[in-house]
Amino acid sequence: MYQLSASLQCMDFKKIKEQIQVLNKYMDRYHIDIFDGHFVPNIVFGPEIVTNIQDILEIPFDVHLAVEKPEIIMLSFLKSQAETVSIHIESLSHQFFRVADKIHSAGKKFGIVLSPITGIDNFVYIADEIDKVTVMTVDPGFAGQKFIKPMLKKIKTISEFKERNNCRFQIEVDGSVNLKTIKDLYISGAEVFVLGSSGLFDLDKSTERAAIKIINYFKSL
Ligand code: S6P
Ligand code: MG
Repeated sequence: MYQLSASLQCMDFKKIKEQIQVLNKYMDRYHIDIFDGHFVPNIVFGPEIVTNIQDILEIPFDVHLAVEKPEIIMLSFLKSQAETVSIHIESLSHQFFRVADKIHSAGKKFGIVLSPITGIDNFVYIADEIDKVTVMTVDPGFAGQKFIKPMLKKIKTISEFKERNNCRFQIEVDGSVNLKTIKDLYISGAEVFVLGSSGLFDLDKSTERAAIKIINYFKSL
C-alpha cells in the first residue's frame, strides 16, 4: 500500500486555507520542510507557522528537518501535533540514539532523511530505532529540481533490507516525485510519496483537479 503526502512548501501561499481544505479530502498526510539557511541555503517554514496552521490540517503531518542543529529546533516540533519528526542523518551523527530516544519519549515517530549522497551502511545498527526512512531524490533545499535516477537503486536496497530484516520503517521518497518518476519509485519499493510542485501543485490550476489527477494515476499503477 502507498500513501500520498503533500509538500506544503509548494503551495500557493496566497491561497493556503483554500488549498488545505481541498487536500484534507484527498491526501493521506502532509510534509512540512523546515530549513535553517545553513544546512540548505533556503528558509520557508518555522515552528511558529507550523503551530499556527496545524489546526486546519485534518490529516497527520510530518516535519522534515533539514537543519544543522536538529537537537535544538526539534524541541518545538515535539510540542506540536506532528506525527513524525524526520531528521537528516547527516546532521545527527554522534547524537543519533539520544535524539531517537527524545523523539520517541515525546510520543512521536522518528524518521531519518538521507540526502542523495548518503549511503546506508549503518542501517544494520540503526534500523530498529527508525519509523520512517525518507530517501531524497533531489538535493535538499528547493522545489523544482531534477530527479536523481541512481536513487532508485538506493530505494531498492533499502526495501530489500527492510524485507530481509522485517523492519517496521516505512520508505518515503521526496524530490521530483511526479508522473514521470512515480512508477519507477513504486517498483523500487517506495511506500510514501511526497508530492510537491511537479507531482501535485503544478499539475493543474485547480488544486482539486490536480489531486484527482494524481490519485487516478496511482490507481492505475
Ligand atoms: C526539497 C524538499 C521537498 C520539496 C519537494 C518539491 O528540499 O525536501 O520536500 O518540497 O521535493 O517537489 P518537486 O516536485 O518540486 O521536487
Ligand atoms: Mg522535504
